[in-house]
Amino acid sequence: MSIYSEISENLQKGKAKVVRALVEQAVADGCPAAEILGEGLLSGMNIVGEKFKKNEVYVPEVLVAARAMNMGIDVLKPLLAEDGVQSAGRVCIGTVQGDLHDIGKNLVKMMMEGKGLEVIDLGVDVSPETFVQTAVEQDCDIICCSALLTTTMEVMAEVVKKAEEAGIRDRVKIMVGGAPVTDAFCQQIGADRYTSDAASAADAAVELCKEE
Ligand code: B1M
Repeated sequence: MSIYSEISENLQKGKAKVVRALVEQAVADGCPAAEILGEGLLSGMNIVGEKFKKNEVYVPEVLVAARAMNMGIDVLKPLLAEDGVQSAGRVCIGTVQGDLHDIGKNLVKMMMEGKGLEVIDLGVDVSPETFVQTAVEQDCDIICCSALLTTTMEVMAEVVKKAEEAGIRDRVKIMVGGAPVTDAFCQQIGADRYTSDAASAADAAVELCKEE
């Protein structure tokens, strides 16, 4: 079995320390950082993402796999910067104002990082102004809003409005998601993309960044 397959398989099992040791070994063996990332870590995370979409694995498995991926990425981060690997795009993400649910938002963040996106995590209870200000200051391609409450999903409409008022709507996409959110709601408030799960959100974000 190649070292990349070993990294992928151990990542899928959530064996974080093994993944880190394998990544260190691959680096020591002279494997290019971008290849370790793509063929080892991301390949494993993509399989987990697909299984999660089909309900073949659940939140705990995704969280441990994501932790393993993050430990591997930590080893590679300085090398990736040296290798000049281009980021797939930059997004800011948060759970909207009044809402403290962050498990889904954290999964979306992890999946996006797994796809090579730079993710600025604004946390929970994020005001529309903070989303928009961050997008301007950090030159984000996408604003990602998560909401779990029917009472807080309305804040997403305010994010769209504030982005329009700030004059950034033509260059910053807005993605929405969370259990009560639907595609119809996304269209109604004038956001750009709704996705129902974290893996699809990451795929959609990469697509949107490529479109720009
Ligand atoms: Co709360 N809660 N909760 N809660 N909570 C729900 C959401 C609820 C449905 C439970 C219920 O009544 N059946 C209900 C909402 C009802 C409604 O509005 N329709 C509810 C309520 C009412 C409340 C409180 C008001 C309870 C109270 O205090 N009376 C309160 C509100 C606090 C607040 O936010 N201001 C509250 C509090 C809490 C806890 C703090 C205890 C805890 C949150 C802990 C935390 O997040 N750190 C909690 C939890 C855990 C839940 C349930 C049980 C689980 C939510 C969860 O994490 N799911 C939930 C019931 C349920 O869903 N079964 C419930 C797992 C997570 C992976 O899924 O977040 O949907 P989810 O994310 C998915 C997708 O939605 C999607 O990807 C993820 C993975 O595939 N996704 C995106 C999410 N964001 C996305 C963004 C995207 C794209 C996809 O693009 C940007």
